[in-house]
Amino acid sequence: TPNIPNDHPRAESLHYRHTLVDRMFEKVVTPSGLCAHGRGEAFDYLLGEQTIPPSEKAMEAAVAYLLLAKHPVFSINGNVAALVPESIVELAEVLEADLEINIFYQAPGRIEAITSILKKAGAKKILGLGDIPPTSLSNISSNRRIVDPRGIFSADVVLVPLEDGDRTEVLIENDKKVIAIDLNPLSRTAQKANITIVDNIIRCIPKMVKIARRMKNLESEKIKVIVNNFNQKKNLDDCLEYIINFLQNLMENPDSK
Ligand code: PTJ
Repeated sequence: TPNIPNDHPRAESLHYRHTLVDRMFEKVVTPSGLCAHGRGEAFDYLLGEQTIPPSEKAMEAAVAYLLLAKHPVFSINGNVAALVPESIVELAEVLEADLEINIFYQAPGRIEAITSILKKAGAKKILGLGDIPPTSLSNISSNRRIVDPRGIFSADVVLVPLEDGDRTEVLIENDKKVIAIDLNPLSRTAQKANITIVDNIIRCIPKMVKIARRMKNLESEKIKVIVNNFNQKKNLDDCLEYIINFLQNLMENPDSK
């Protein structure tokens, strides 16, 4: 890993970029994961690389859904395991959710590499390891159809950070509520999910941990109100509106960049 000077204006972004490259050589991240991250970073510029108010609202709704769920499951791919191993494990613990490794690009050694990083981050229970015969979700041909019968297959709410569109659609067809985290509000996943959080997972998961700790002790009636007040279409429109205003402001005040 090259030495990144702390005063480099893009130090944090470079740090995560090199983390992903390192994890790719360890097989945690698939080579396409680097392209996916680059696409995400481009969209992050349009938000000013910060968590925007509608996304904070979507996080609260997502936590509310997960708190009310009978069987919440987080789908873990290579990028998630590389970027936020500790906080995703912590979030699962606070929300009593299961972690299931579910990767698109299967390659020898990847499941083991992701398992090892999650265990190091404190995960006690990990599903999707192929230790019992897997089940298939219907209507999908990719590798992601193969799920753990104890996990995604029997879940009612599934958190899918950084997903592809096909999978989100299929989970919804299989009667699951899907919460997506995606920096691109126009992606098929973002458009199809029940709740979309338009934010960088690097900022989002630690924030969700705080929100979950705060909301965990609320009465279920109050949590239901948060769920009922959330409007996915309006929230996505609010994200687009934020981006439009942000860019407009940059045009009018170029020094605020
Ligand atoms: O580990 P695997 O084999 O399961 O593969 C994982 C990737 C991410 C390669 C796979 O799921 C994939 O190809 O995903 P896509 O279709 O490229 O979609 C990834 C989406 O995540 C894109 O819409 C990106 O904008 C978004 N994204 C990328 N990095 C981040 C992000 N969203 C939030 N935070 C990020 N850091």
